[in-house]
Amino acid sequence: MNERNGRKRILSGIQPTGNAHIGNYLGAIRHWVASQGEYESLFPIVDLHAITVPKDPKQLRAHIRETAGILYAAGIDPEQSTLFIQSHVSAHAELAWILNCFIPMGWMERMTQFKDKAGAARERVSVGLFDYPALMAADILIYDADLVPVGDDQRQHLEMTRDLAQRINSMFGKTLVVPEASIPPVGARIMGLDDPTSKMSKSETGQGHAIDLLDSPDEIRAKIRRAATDSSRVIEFDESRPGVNNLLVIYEAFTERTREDIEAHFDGKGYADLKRELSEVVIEGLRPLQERYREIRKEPGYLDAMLKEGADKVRPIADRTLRRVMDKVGLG
Ligand code: ATP
Ligand code: LTN
Repeated sequence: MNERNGRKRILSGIQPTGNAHIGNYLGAIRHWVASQGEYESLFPIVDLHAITVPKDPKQLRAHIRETAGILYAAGIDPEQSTLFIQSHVSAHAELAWILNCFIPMGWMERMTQFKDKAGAARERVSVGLFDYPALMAADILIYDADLVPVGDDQRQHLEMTRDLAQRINSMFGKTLVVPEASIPPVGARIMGLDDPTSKMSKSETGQGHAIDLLDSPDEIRAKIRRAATDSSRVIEFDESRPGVNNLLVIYEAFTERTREDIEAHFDGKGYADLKRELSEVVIEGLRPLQERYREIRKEPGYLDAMLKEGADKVRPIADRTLRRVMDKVGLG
């Protein structure tokens, strides 16, 4: 069931929140690009997840196209990968409902992302935000995905997805593929530049928090110049000094040089040198993506056509799994 012409299937989603940042790129997107030749690759733009927090409808629709443009510009190749809009395949939401009915409250209550995001507003945030992991599980399970390449923040959601698939398999016999998370060794948790103790996040809109993928060179330089460091002068990888460590990890991820090599390179240099060199590395690292993005946006209609084609291609796979689950559960 889960081998397709010998190729495994990967699936990963991205929220169309409109300010994709280098954390998304280093933790997820660039690995999707690198592995698309090896695996059958499906990438939903998860607009149903985006509405778990209030969104302006016009902006949401624009951000869906922007996100698709960024993914193609980053190197997602429509010949090798399928990009589509989650809400265009209604089986995701239908399966999510069914899964909801097999997820114990206790599992959901343990999800730390909800606790972090809801914070003190727990009574006011939407039920959708609480239920977010059920929809994410549906995104994955509905395609019998084998591998899910994500950043470190999604580890717990993936564990819950696996537990859920196993639970359903033990209740109804083999029904769902139990997926595995694939979390990169470098760049899986890029931290905020302004506060290196919290993950770089799209929902954090503070100036100087994140480097967005479409930031201009001057914006990138200014954000890195202001990034938090510490009063020590030594430039080395050290998690107890999160500011400098984070800058070095970003440098490491973009240059793919070894830690030893990087520490030797910066030996005797100061934070100003680190920040200056890092800025140029990030600017150069993002330049091809930004140039391709501008090209893609010049062709009106291209993105919509590609996204429609993508949804048309995956819909039959999703419908088949939904039928299979409905059948096992006794629905219809
Ligand atoms: P938010 O932080 O507001 O929840 P997000 O940045 O996590 O949003 P998504 O679109 O949901 O946005 O994430 C897309 C991918 O990027 C996911 O695989 C996620 O794990 C990864 N990712 C997000 N933030 C980081 C980060 N700071 N470092 C590494 N990977 C990240
Ligand atoms: N929850 C993820 C986005 C997401 C996803 C998915 C990732 C939605 N569905 C399926 C992997 C597989 C996030 O917040 N980053």
